[in-house]
Amino acid sequence: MNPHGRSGAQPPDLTRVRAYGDTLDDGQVMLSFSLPVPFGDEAREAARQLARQMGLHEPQVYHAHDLGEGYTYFTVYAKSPFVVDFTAISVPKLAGQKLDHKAVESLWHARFADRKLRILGACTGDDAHTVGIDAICNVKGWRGDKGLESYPCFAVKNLGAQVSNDRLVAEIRAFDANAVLVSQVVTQKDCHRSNLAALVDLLEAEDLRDQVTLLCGGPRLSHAVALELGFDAGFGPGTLPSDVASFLVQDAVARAQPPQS
Ligand code: B12
Repeated sequence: MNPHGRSGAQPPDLTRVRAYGDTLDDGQVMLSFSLPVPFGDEAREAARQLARQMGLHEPQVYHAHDLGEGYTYFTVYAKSPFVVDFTAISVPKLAGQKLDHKAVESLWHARFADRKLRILGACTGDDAHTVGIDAICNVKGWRGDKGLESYPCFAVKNLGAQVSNDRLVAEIRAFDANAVLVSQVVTQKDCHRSNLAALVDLLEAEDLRDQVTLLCGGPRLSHAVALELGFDAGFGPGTLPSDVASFLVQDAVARAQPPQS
């Protein structure tokens, strides 16, 4: 039996990929949400009707939980009729390759000797979630992968939480930063997008944008979104400090290349 539940079956048609739960192309999806309605039969029916309005077929409320105070939580199974052409998908990828700690150091020293790349980290705006930026910057690192501070070729300053864009610009000048790492975890009302876009505008207005490699990261960010917002690269959930170190050192080497004649 292959993973699609059909022995000897043809491989899936990648131009028309459908969700599946049991057998290929059955369209099964699971969805969970809450409604501000009291727990009961009417709540279950409301959940079914909403699922139908989302274009889903045969919705079944597998689980409904009374959240109290007139709220209910649901898990709904349904069939999705939608397909996606997987062969037409193109996702921007980070330039360069993944290097280990030693390879980062060697590449840097071969090109820049004892100079250091000056890195400024901050969690900006009203955002107080520092665990992500600390995981990347601080020596302790994340999941056994040492942070940027552990690389002798980097000089790192982590400004911590709730740094305004104005303060960040002042710190870029004072620290003479080559790379700026911005963390955005809170995404309510898309505040991460407006805050990041405002930083790009400010750096351009201050004539600093071209002087720094500008990275952002967070659990709801991606490289594609970062590029859209005017950043040089973006890092999402599961990022390791060595992913960032690899990018930074290869980016620095690429920027230092003499212009092609
Ligand atoms: C811990 C936590 C807090 C702590 C933060 C403590 C601290 N010093 O950071 C406290 C209690 C203060 C807090 C407060 C709030 N929180 Co909170 N919090 C969390 C929680 C549980 C974990 C976040 C975390 O530490 N993750 C671990 C780190 C390592 O992961 P990470 O941030 O994704 O980072 C990784 C990558 O994304 C990436 N990365 C991140 N940043 C960067 C930057 C760069 C440059 C790069 C390269 C990579 C990178 O690398 C990291 C390592 O892989 C999450 C829920 C969750 N399970 O995620 C909610 C959560 C983030 N919080 C939330 C909310 C709403 C709040 C509050 C608004 C609650 C309130 N009403 O008061 C306040 C906001 C305070 C504020 N002004 O920001 C929501 C955000 C919802 C949203 N989409 O906006 C979440 C998702 C909870 C939820 N499900 O509702 N919170």
